[in-house]
Amino acid sequence: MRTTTKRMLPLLAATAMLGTFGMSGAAMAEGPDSTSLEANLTQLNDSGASGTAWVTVEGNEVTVKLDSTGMLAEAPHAQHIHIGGKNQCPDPNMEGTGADGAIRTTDAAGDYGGVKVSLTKDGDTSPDSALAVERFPTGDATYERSFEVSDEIAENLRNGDGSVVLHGVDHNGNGTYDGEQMSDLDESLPSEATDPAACGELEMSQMDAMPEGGAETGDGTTAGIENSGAMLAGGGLLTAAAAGAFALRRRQTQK
Ligand SMILES: [Cu+2]
Repeated sequence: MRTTTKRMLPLLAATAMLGTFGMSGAAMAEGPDSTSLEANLTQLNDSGASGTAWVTVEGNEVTVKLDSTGMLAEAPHAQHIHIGGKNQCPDPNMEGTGADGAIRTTDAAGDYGGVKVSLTKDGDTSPDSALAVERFPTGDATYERSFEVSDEIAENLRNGDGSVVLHGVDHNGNGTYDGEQMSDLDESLPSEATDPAACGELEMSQMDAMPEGGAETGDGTTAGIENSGAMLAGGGLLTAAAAGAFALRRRQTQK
């Protein structure tokens, strides 16, 4: 048993080093290597809401700008980056579990996944703040904020995975969140407060790559080279690890 553990160690070390490699690759990626994404938000639940979100990712720093119109005035609107599922917005005509077939947030989880970033105005941006009502914009959003995300989320975004979702729909048009149907996210809230109002899939923005040198394909090419470099380095490390394990085994055999 102890021998097995020892033999595993070099491999684990190599894996850890690979992780470091990946990170330093991203950390070096300043300026020219930032990824720009854009989402065109369109209505769900016949909310009449729409908007645009611009997202840039540089290392672990994410900057989000968001404009929306048609949102219920003077009411808070939770807004998130969802990642997972098919990383797409649901068909606006999908039949949901809400009143009169309204799409509730979890109905479309298979499309846009779960909340990964809460686009709050201040404080925490994790899924813990998904319903931090007092820290979201009220009415139409003019939102801008930079914050840090995990390696995993940064990677997802760099791959163009994610959707921006705005919540809060006044289904009955009486100017406030109410109704007997309660939220699928928090049963103390009316479903109107959390139902998705608009959704947009993040797509790589073509506009942003242009200003610096006009190399539209520059980002993709560089990323490709970096990846293969990391893979080569990884291969070398793994080989070294295998050699280490072999040496260790030999030493033990010789004793
Ligand atoms: Cu959401």
